[in-house]
Amino acid sequence: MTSNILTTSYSSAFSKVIKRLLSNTEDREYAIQRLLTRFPLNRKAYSTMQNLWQQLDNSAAKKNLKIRDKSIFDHVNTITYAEKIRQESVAFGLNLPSSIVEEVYEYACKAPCYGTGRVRDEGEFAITEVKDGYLRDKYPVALAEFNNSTLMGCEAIEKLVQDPLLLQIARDYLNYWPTKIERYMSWTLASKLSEQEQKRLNEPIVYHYDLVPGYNSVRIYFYITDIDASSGPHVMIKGSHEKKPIAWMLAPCQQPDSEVYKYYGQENEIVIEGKKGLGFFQDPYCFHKATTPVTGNRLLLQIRYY
Ligand SMILES: O=C(O)CCC(=O)C(=O)O
Ligand SMILES: [Fe+2]
Repeated sequence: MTSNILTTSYSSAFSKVIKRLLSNTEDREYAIQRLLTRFPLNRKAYSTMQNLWQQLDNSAAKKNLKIRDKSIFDHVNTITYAEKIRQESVAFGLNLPSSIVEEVYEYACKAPCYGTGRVRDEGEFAITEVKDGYLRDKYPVALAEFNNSTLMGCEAIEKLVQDPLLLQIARDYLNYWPTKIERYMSWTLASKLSEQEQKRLNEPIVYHYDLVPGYNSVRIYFYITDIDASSGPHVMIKGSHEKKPIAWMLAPCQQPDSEVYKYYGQENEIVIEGKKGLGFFQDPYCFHKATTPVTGNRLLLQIRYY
């Protein structure tokens, strides 16, 4: 990115923030939240406050959660697991049984998803309608997403949302019982599009950290297709949720690879390859990105805790 482009994106991000701060209450609250949560100390302060609040009434804290009696995962020590995320932004070892992988995959082949860019106006479609990266032979699709309410119709995903072990890890990491849970799933399509076009249609392929609709957050990712180096591995920087240059905490959230490597060192990059079912928790404030598959479409499920 040239310094000119960088200056333009900083100033447009800055003017967006100012506009939101001066606008209606909902937008203003969201703008304040996005500003505050860029700083790890503010996220921790929020966690402490939520924790105190929930200690006053523990049953109220869990009342919005449906927690199943038994986890589908083998036991892990949730305190140690959460500590690992705190140190490295990520922790592994929670893999899905193949029956759940199959059920989620089948659901994703039939359920309605939506694209980005011009194809957004076409409304929802099934992924099987996309041939060679194009919907109806016309619109390029690089990323196809499922929204929370569509995913609520998948029993296997609901089992995960209610899983006691996953909820306990989210609780131990956030230091409070999640007050909101969001399901998210995406197809990233094997693509012959130019790099520029891919970045326009699939923004997560640029290194970024997420500003999420909450004051603190953690998420679990599950690979629903096998993912090796050529099928779109998720890539991230170890420990980057806690440590960023002040300029990057202010705006924008995206950075080119070269800048990320210069600051963190490429040796701290993790390229996550794994068989379908692989699961890992991550703090979304770390630098991470998707990559474009070459060999076949990749499917990724996320459960996001706030
Ligand atoms: O698809 C991926 O690997 C990353 C997606 C991502 O960055 C996100 O959902 O925030
Ligand atoms: Fe992201």
